[in-house]
Amino acid sequence: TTVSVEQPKRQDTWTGQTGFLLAAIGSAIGLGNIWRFPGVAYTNGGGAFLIPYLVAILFVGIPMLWLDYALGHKFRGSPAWALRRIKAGGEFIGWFQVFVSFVILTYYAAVIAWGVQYTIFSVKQSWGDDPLTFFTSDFLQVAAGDTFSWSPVAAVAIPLALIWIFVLLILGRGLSKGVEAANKIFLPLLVALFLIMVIRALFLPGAVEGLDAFFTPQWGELSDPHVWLNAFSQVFYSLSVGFGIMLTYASYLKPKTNLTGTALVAGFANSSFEILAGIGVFSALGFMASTQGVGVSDIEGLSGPILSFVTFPQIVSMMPGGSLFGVLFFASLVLAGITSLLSLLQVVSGGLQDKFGLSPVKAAMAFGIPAGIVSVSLFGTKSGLNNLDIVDTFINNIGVVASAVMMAILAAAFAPRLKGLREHLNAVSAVKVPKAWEILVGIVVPAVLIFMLFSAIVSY
Ligand code: LEU
Repeated sequence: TTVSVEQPKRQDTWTGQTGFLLAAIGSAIGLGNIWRFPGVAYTNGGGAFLIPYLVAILFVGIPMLWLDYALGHKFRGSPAWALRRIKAGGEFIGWFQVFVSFVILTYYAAVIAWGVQYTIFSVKQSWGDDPLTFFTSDFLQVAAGDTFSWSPVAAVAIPLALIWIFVLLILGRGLSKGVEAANKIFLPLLVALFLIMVIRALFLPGAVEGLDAFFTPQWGELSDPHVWLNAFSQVFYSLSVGFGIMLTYASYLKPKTNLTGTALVAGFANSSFEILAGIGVFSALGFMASTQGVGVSDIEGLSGPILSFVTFPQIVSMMPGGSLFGVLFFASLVLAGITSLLSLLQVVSGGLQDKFGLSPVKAAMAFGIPAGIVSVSLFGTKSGLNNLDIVDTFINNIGVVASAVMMAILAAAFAPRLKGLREHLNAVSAVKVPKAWEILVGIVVPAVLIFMLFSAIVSY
């Protein structure tokens, strides 16, 4: 065989279960929770969406999280290494997961940079009375006729480069001193700021109408298969499952660790945050609608970058004391983003460390510098918004799904593997995995994912 390294060294592990748990939650809670979940839930059945969402978590999300944990922990390596232990060809699947994480992190970093800028803009509400034009033409300089006094380089590329330097410095410190330490600061801070933001939003006039729009179940939607597919893809992205992140994180755990229970806690924390985000975002949207004398359904830009960088600034401008609200919202976006970005970076960095025996600093530099350049040139320029849309859609619908399905099939196709992985989980964990897990991961999940992939390809 072409084994180029020994079993990867895992001297630098999480200092304990709490450190791992915080980092796992930090990874899961990200842009997907704040700007994606509320809009997805609302347009896919409102309150009724909770049914496909829960089904997706219980039958796909948690089982796949257990698979990720089992693979990483048992084989103690990043994806390419761990999957190669199943079958030599598995290494390719592992590198594909690294690729998916790499693509996501290039735009993730850009959004964080926008968030930093908007945290500052919030103070003076620099977007003026037309946040849409400000974002697309002034800030990102999408359209001709720029009025922004800075050049696009100063407005976007410089903060983005600073974000890159910041996260690479953290990454270079290694797992426990870098990634774990950062999560221990940023995650509690995020929860605190976000809670204040949500509570403020709940007391806005019109909040109740917003919540009503968000939670009112549209039962009819449940017969639409797309609603179910949307629930599954939301859960994959949001739990950071199936494309290398949790596998990598689990590889740095000490041998005796409660894997399964930790997965349940991480999943629960992630969903709680997501629903909280739905409450906060829709309270604010309800306020906006009632101030304008329209319905929530009349508001455009309910999710993604437009929700964050156009709709929210509009809300901030309408609100008494809006600047503080804006600072809380955008700082939350930045913090949630950074902890997720670190997990994506660790996938690539861990892969390079395992493969080439690099130190954390060298690994961070080896890919961080090219990644930073890709990130700045694709998303720090005037076509940044458009590029983000294309890359995000493609990577979610095809990259993440393909990566998860290949991994599940690989683990299932080699008969003793799923059984062995289940035994591994049960040997170390308090919560025991039932035998049905093998059927879920080996048959149900791949079937669902192949269907998702198929329908995504058809719709292209
Ligand atoms: N789970 C993260 C989120 O919800 C995304 C992942 C790619 C790190 O935003």
